[in-house]
Amino acid sequence: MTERSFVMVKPDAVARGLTGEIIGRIERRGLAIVGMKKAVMTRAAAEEHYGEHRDKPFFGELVEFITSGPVVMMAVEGEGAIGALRAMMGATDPLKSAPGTIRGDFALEVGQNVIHGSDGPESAARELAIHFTEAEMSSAPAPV
Ligand code: DAT
Ligand code: MG
Repeated sequence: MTERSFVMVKPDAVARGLTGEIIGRIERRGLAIVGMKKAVMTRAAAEEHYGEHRDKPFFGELVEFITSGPVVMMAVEGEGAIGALRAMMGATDPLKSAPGTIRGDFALEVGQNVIHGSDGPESAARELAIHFTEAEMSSAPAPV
């Protein structure tokens, strides 16, 4: 089934110059980037994005981190895209991520784990709606 996921290169990875490496892996897998932008996320968007973690002890530092610098946000489409991307990302804790995964190759700390990807179809729809308009995700040419 064709799915769409929300993927984000986090501030640590953007600062380390890993954006191209991560985008390259996504493209080489055969997934299509149907929307993309680089921006510093607003605090409001960050708190909404990570709303499910609002009561966790790490919520404050998570919001601080994700708004600490530019991120690269993508709408990524393809067959089984959500699960494929989660597998490519590796486990949340990079020390438990298998080598060959993005986190397993590029991260060591859970608080700075390089990449975000939606964990299911409902989160994907919710997260895409926070960060993109429908028009920003269109692969059709812009209307004249
Ligand atoms: P994932 O990003 O793999 O979907 P998650 O949704 O459980 O993981 O958590 C969101 C982010 O919050 C995660 O990428 C990094 C941070 N995080 C999770 N658990 C943490 C912890 N125990 N300490 C610090 N940060 C944590
Ligand atoms: Mg998550």
